[in-house]
Amino acid sequence: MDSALDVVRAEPLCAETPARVLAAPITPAPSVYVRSNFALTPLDAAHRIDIGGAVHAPFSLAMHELADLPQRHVTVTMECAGNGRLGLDPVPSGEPWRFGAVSTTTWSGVSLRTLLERAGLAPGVVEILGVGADAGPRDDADGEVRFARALPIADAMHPDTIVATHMAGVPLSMDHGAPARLIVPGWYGMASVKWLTRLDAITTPFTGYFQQQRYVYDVDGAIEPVRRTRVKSMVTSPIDGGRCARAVLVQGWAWSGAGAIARVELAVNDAPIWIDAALGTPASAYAWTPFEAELVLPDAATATIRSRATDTAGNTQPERIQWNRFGYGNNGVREVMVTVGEG
Ligand SMILES: Nc1nc2c(c(=O)[nH]1)N[C@H]1C(S)=C(S)[C@@H](COP(=O)(O)O)O[C@H]1N2
Ligand SMILES: [Mo]
Repeated sequence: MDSALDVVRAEPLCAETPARVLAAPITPAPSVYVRSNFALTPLDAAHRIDIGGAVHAPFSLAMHELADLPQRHVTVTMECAGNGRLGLDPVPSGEPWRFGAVSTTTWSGVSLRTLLERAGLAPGVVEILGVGADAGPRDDADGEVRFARALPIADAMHPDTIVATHMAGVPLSMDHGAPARLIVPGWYGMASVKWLTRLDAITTPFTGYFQQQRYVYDVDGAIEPVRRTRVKSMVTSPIDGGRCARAVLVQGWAWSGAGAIARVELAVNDAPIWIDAALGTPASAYAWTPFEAELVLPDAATATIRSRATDTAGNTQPERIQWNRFGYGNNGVREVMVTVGEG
């Protein structure tokens, strides 16, 4: 039997959505990719989230209280910043993700804003720090490092940034952050802190490990935190390494954290001829946009198909990204290779 995930590392679990499953508009729940930095014992039913820092009325929230607040549902394409790392040359250190650390599913919970308004933000708050229950040693840090990541206040206050308790209509699994996690639409996955244990309003930008040492673009020592998802596209049919007829309907997905998808172009082999694909309707403003085009491949044994997306903010996928030390944000144009002819 095919397994629901392609495991990259077993403990803590890091696993990709298999290529054949990436064609689905909504990723089946068992195949939603998983990225965990540290092992963690499951949190119990008595788990609470403490909301504090620079607020007027700090409070501690029980999980059943979340269920009583107005519920919000967001369908989101979430991608790990390390997705496509193996496509870089030389391959940077880090989890060896191919192209499946991206999935689309529906998350449900309470707007983070609702909780922050209840606490009452003090003047001068610049970021909201989400703190996970997971921690562990790292080679390049002293002592225990806890998973924590800060979000600019404007993004934290957006009504679609939620403290999620459900994925695909059922309570979160352990791997996806039970009992509650952040979901930040439009941002690479690291912003969506799992196993949420604290939310702190802070008045100076956070400089913790996962803000300044990891999930950063490090180009020759210049550090820039990884933020919104870069514009990207992926051909899902024909499948990479598969076989297809010369006349083929090419289909795939395009997404961007900077806006909607404005255009997807396809090219065959190395020909500098780009053909516009037709765009379909995404499941939500935060979900990937379908594209398709009928191509006739050259009369040869194999062909490559490349896709290039442009978003409404005017960003286009580059041929190649500027290499960065940890290999994040690889949205360079990718090619899939196919064997041509009915086998
Ligand atoms: N507490 C905690 N939150 C976390 C992580 C983590 O290791 N610990 N990994 C982050 C990263 S890098 C990604 S890509 C997403 C993955 O979420 P998923 O495992 O539900 O797909 O969770 C983010 N939230
Ligand atoms: Mo990630």
